[in-house]
Amino acid sequence: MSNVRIGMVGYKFMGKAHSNAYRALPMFFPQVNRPVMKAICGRDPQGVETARAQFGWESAETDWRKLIGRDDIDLIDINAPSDAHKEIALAAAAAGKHIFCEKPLALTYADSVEMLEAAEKAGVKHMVGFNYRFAPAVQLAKKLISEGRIGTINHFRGFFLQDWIVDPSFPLVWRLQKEIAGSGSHGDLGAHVVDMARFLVGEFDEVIGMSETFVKERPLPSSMTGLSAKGDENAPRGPVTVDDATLFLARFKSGALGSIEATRFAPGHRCTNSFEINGSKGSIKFDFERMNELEVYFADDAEDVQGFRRVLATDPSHAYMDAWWPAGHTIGYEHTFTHEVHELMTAIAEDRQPVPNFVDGVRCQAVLEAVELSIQERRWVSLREFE
Ligand code: SOE
Repeated sequence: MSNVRIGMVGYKFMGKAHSNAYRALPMFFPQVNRPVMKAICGRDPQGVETARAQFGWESAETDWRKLIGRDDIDLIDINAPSDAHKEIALAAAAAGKHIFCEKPLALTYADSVEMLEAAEKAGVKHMVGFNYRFAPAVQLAKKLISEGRIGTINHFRGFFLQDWIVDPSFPLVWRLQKEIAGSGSHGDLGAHVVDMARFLVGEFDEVIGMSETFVKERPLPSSMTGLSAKGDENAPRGPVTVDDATLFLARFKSGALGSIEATRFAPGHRCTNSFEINGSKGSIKFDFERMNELEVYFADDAEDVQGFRRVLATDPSHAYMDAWWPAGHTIGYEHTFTHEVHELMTAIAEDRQPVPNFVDGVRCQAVLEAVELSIQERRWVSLREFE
């Protein structure tokens, strides 16, 4: 076991989630490579110093290029907004640093391919932050599917619903600006659903989508962090240049059919990242807002007791759970990041690529972009156009 010295770019929402994971890992998974929190980086000197002290980093930087140049750092963790991912990742790869990058990997498919090629050429480990794979209930879904417990998959139905921008006076934060975010709900939320579908069902074959921007302009923000922001209703206004909602149909290479939806205009849904998978012998349902539970239906149950039943995925036999608490003592959102970092540290120790890595990031980007192309050209788009 050895230490892995981390330099992290970004100190707000994902910076806090990743910092928490680095701190929790050695406490709950002592047998794994230990992440050493060497430096946190952000443009605002006061903001990043406050985060350094609060999150427990050894030092703070205000220029990511300096962070990458340090010889006491082995891995660069990229939590900056999406438009910065490519430049930072290319520089980190050139410096021989391992890379952990938040989703979506890049603003475009072409950029994501360039990032993958640079990481592979540099021979570094590379991971992309699809944290929901690491919920124990999702790991259980993967196990049941792999064991054939629901048979041949015919349907994947996935939706990620939020409501934090339904109020038209909510300011124009960076997630609503195409040049920074790349897309709106599609790349921010839809990316998670695409990755989940790839993880549980397999590769996409063809897609066709539709999208809408319900609120066309918003007040410019005075301050923002994570999903909250302050703004004055009478402030100057700017155009929303991304989708508020994107829905698409898909056919998987396996022949299964998919329906996928991402929206930030579903009042009452704070973070409903949910899927249902129907197979020839059963079904599986997951809702992140009840993330410790998996609903399962097996057609071979005795007829008089057939029906969906709830499995509480918190026993020691469920993925990662033997490291936390006794059965029934549930875990939360932040634990998925600790499990993600567990995979990253383990992969480095075992000298293999973590999963999901930049290959998964590129395949996700291809699906996102194929959907956008299908919307522009109002046609089915094959993923073979992105190979
Ligand atoms: C905002 O939509 C957001 O924070 C996403 O950016 C995250 O990836 C998702 O996990 C929760 O919602």
